[in-house]
Amino acid sequence: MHEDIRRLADRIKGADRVCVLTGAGVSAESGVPTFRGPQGMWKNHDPTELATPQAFSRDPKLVWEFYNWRRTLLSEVQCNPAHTALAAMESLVPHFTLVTQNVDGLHRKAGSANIIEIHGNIWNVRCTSCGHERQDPSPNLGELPCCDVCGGLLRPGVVWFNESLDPELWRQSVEAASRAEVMLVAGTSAVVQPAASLAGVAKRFGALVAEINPEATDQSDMMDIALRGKAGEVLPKLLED
Ligand code: BV8
Ligand code: ZN
Repeated sequence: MHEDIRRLADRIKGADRVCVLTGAGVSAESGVPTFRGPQGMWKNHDPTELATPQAFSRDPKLVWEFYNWRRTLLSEVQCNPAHTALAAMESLVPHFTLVTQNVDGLHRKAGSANIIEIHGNIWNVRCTSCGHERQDPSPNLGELPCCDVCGGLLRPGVVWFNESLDPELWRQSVEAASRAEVMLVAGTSAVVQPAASLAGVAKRFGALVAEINPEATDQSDMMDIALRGKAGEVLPKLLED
C-alpha cells in the first residue's frame, strides 16, 4: 500500500485538476453512522426508507424525528483528519473540486471551499408550501417545524431517494470529473446513483482514478489505485512529503 500511496501522492501534487467524491465513510471517524454500515439503522428503520418524499408525506413526524436525531448527533461531532486532509489538499491543487454525497456540512467546517453538495445539506430547511429556504443550525427543530414566512410545513434541505439532483450542481460535478487528471473516490459504497457514476466519467476522460475505502466496492476493479484503509488515516498520508 505504501508504494501506491506514494504514486498517488505524486500524481496529486503534479496535477492541475483534481476531483474528489466523498461519501458517509469520510465522516465515519467523526462518529457519524454510515448509511449501510453495521450500525446503519435508526430505531429499526432503514435510513433509505426514511429519506424519501413518500415517507415524509406518509409520516412527517417520524421523518423529522430521524432528521432531528441526526442534527443533534451532528451538532456534537468534530471534523476528522479525512476532512482536514481534503481541505489542505485543496490549497495544493490549482483546480480542486470536492463533490460530496454527505449532508453533514463537515467538509465546510474543516475549511474546504470548492464543495458541491449534490445531496443537499441537513442544516438547510425548505418550506413545502412557499419554497422559502433558510440555514438553521439548531440541533432540534421540533416535531413538525413550520415556515416563518407562511406557516407551511418545513422539510430538510436534502435530496431524498427518487428526487432529482439539482441539475446545475450535477452539471458542475460531471464537468469537474470529466476534466480531472486525478479522481479520488473516498468513503462511499458506490451504490447510490448518479453520484457513483462520476468515477466512470473521470476514467472515460483519461483521469487516474483511486478509491479509498477499508472495503472493496463494485467499482474497485475499475480503479487504477485502490487504497484499503480508513480515510482519516490514508488521506493525510497523501500530503506527507
Ligand atoms: C435520482 C441525502 C433521478 C439524504 C442521499 C436502482 C438501481 C440504481 C439506481 C436506482 C435504482 N432505483 C432508484 C435508483 C436511484 C436512486 C439510487 O441510487 N438508489 C440506490 C439506493 C439504489 N438514486 C436517487 O434516487 C437519486 N436521484 O436518481 O434522480 C430520479 C428522479 C425521479 C425518480 C427516479 C430517479 C437521489 C439519491 C440521493 C439520496 N440521498 N442523502 C440524507 O442524507 O438524509 S443518499 C445517502 O446515501 C447519503 O447521501 C450517503 O452519502 C449516500 C451514499 O451512501 P454512502 O455515502 O456511500 O454511504 P454508505 O453507508 O453506503 O457507505 C459507506 C462507505 O464508507 C462504505 O463503502 C464503507 O466501507 C466506507 N467506510 C466506512 N468507514 C470508512 C469508510 N471509508 C473510509 N474511511 C472510513 N473510516
Ligand atoms: Zn413557507
